[in-house]
Amino acid sequence: MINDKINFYFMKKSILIIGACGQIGTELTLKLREINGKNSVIAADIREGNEELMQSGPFESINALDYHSILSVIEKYAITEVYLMAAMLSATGEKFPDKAWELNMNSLFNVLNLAKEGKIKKVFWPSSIAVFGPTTPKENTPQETIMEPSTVYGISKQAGERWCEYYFNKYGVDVRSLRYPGIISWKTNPGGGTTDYAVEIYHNALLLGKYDSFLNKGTKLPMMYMDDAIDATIKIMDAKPEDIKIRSSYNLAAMSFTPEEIAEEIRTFIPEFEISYHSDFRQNIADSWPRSIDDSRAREDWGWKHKFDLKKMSKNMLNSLHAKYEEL
Ligand code: AKB
Repeated sequence: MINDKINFYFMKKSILIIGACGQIGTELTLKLREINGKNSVIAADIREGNEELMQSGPFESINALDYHSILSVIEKYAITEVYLMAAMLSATGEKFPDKAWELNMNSLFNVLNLAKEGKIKKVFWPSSIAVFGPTTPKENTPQETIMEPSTVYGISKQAGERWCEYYFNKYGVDVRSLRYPGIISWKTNPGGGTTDYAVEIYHNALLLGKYDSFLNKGTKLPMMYMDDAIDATIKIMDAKPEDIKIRSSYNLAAMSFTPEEIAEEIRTFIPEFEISYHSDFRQNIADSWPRSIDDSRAREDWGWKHKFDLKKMSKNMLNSLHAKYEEL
């Protein structure tokens, strides 16, 4: 028994990523495999991912709602850390509120309980700027402030944050979390978010030279390039436990912009690019969220620093997407 425990604590890091085929999961898996070796990082999802991900290392089919299938993969690979990236995002969540609540909450309970039972040592769980709502201060939103989210997704993330802190305080579960802003990337498309326009716009700029935005002019939202999001995620997981002073979730920021500002930046590369505006139900969601975020606690506690601003990100996005479309 004692020997089992000693082995467990000195065991080599072995990582399971649930939701590995999604927008963030794909790039997180690839990066963690680069750092830790492909056989130490197990990708899991309900469906298979893109070719690059599927060929980069082991894959297991897992439903995040099925505790026993997660447990059997944990036992099969002697997993020590779980990154739970499966979730239903804000826009899809409004169409399927019951399913969003079920997926977002029960998958978290499965993983938190596995940690509580001592089956894994560390958990990463993403929260979001969606935890904030219409009554939250909009500019430079502080870490601790009024939180009255108006979407099912936001409510589930806020409840999840409370549960993470509870499991840490009550059971000593080493759970770490970030409130992601909108994440912009070119390898895998986002699915069902309100900030997805900021990815679509680059694809349409290259393919069509124009974009019809589902968010209005003036809708400023906090955003981040994927490379920074992956960096932050790995950094908070590598930080010493005593440096993680917030066990609900950390505010995280890089840049904020409006649809017209991103269009202006794209025009420096594609001068004929045009943008039009026809907002839909996602406008209400965007209007309920902060315009900018104060992430000084993440910077002070575990040394978070972003690298990409709108200019650098746009150059990278357009070059990478251009090369990807050339290959097809
Ligand atoms: C969404 O738009 O739902 C997500 C998020 C901000 O969490 N990208």
